[in-house]
Amino acid sequence: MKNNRSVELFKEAQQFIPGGVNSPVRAFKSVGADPLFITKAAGPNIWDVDGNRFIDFVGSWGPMILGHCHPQVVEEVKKAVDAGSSFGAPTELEITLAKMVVKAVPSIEMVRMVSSGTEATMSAIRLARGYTGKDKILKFAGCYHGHADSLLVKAGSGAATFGVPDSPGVPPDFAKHTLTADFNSLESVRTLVAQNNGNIACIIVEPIAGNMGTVPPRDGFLEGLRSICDEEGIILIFDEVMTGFRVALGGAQELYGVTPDMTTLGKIIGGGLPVGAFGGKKDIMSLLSPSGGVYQAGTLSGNPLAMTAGIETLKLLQTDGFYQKLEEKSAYLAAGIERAAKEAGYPIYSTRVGSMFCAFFTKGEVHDWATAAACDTKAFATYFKGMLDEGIYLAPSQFETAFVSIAHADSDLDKTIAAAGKAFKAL
Ligand code: HOZ
Repeated sequence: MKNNRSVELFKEAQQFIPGGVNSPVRAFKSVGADPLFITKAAGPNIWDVDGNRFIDFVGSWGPMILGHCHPQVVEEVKKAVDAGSSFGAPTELEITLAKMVVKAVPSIEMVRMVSSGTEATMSAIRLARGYTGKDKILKFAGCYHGHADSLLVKAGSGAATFGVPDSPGVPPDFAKHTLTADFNSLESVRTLVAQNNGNIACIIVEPIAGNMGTVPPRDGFLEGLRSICDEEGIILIFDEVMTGFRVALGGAQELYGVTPDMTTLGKIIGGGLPVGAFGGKKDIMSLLSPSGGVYQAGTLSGNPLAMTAGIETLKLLQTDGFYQKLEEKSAYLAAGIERAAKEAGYPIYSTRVGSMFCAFFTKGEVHDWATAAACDTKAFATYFKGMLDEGIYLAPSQFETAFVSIAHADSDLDKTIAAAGKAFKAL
């Protein structure tokens, strides 16, 4: 694969942008390659500056559930930009999207829009602390909730990929309020709750972990968290930045039938533009400024272009049979990759919930960070490069999720399975 122009651009970028990228995992560093610079995308494909075309399973790290450049979204965003790109004042679009979110997501009675998932989780935690008057929060090792100080403790995604799950620059005085349990272990939660009796404001969890690869919750795990929170007066926050509108219209809480007190959203809600959101019960959300005293604000919050992209995307998700079709495509692909590994005699542990899936390079099962971290990341890197050579664009880390979009055609899925077969055989 020719990538001369990407290599040149990466050299130039490194002189002006730390590490050459504006978000760490994009750098391809952990797979020992140079990142590709992208020029355009359409449907299931992206193209780089050297003219290579790829079948894309990153989907901008989750938002592009419709595939790239859906004509309806593009058309409405073009109209919106003609009417003005930012006002810093309320618009009717914000009410429209808020109503759609309240209708779709079981736990959300009121919602506040922000511009990223990080802002959503950071603000939700502030609100949970303001509501309960308690300081401590409990998260899970390998779960990633953005890069706010108190959440960069045993964090997943890029933090795990680059070996800085506890980032320098986070004062120990901040981190000491963050407790870390093991994903899928209610026992580890109960122990920490008992040790910090009456001092925990919230438990925040990715109901399907997607930032240590894809790790589904074990039966009863989410229900158990709900019971513990009810018994102890702790706010339960589902971080559905990745899973919201992805595994079902109402997210993982709809899929598993467990309703948290608060929910954070991002990615799909912005239809490819920068949007995050957090919402929950009215009595909690009403504490937010200006109706209450917990402060949170943003110049571009509720931006009209971003609201438009979100509204159109959510409309399209509600067309007949959308999630069923996506499920069928995803099941076919994940099963095909698993079969390809088996035929090549290469052991992987395959996980999938809806259109989120992961091939873990391990002989064992993966249920938490310790078992995910045991994967052979060198073999993953070789596989990643093999796939790229075959025109398949995956996230450049073992500890990320692959996303299927509705735009992936059967022929794209077959091509991907064939490429996987070749890549596994070469290991
Ligand atoms: N937090 C994203 C991965 N889980 C990375 C986003 C990006 O690099 O664009």
